[in-house]
Amino acid sequence: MLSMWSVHLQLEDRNRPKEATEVVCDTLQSQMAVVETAEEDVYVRGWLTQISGSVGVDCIWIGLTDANIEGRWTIFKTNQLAQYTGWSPGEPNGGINANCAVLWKRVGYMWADENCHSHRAVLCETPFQEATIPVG
Ligand SMILES: [Ca+2]
Ligand SMILES: [Ca+2]
Repeated sequence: MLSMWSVHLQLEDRNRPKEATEVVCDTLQSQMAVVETAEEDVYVRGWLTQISGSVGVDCIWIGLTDANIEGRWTIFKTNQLAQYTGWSPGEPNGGINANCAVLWKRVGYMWADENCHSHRAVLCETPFQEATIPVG
């Protein structure tokens, strides 16, 4: 769903396990961000790199999981297989102990798999509505 034209992104930087960050996004009337194309990936990574000084977090949850079938990464909300992935070289490498995906600052916000109980920030996306001005 993520598109530079159709959403604005909200970075909630309180560190929480993934289950709790879903609630954060729900509260913001948004959902955990899903990066669906290379263009979106480049856009999000560029945006995070720009603001990384003010963000101050190393890993940011996105809405992707392989908790149901190891190695099969699906979009958390819809359970659909991810058509695009932006893993950092060597990732995912955590097997059954790492079933959630983050954007990892150390590798320019490419993706890594992480233990879902780790405390991380979360990237929420809000579907664009006509009355809303996208800010990110
Ligand atoms: Ca896994
Ligand atoms: Ca990993």
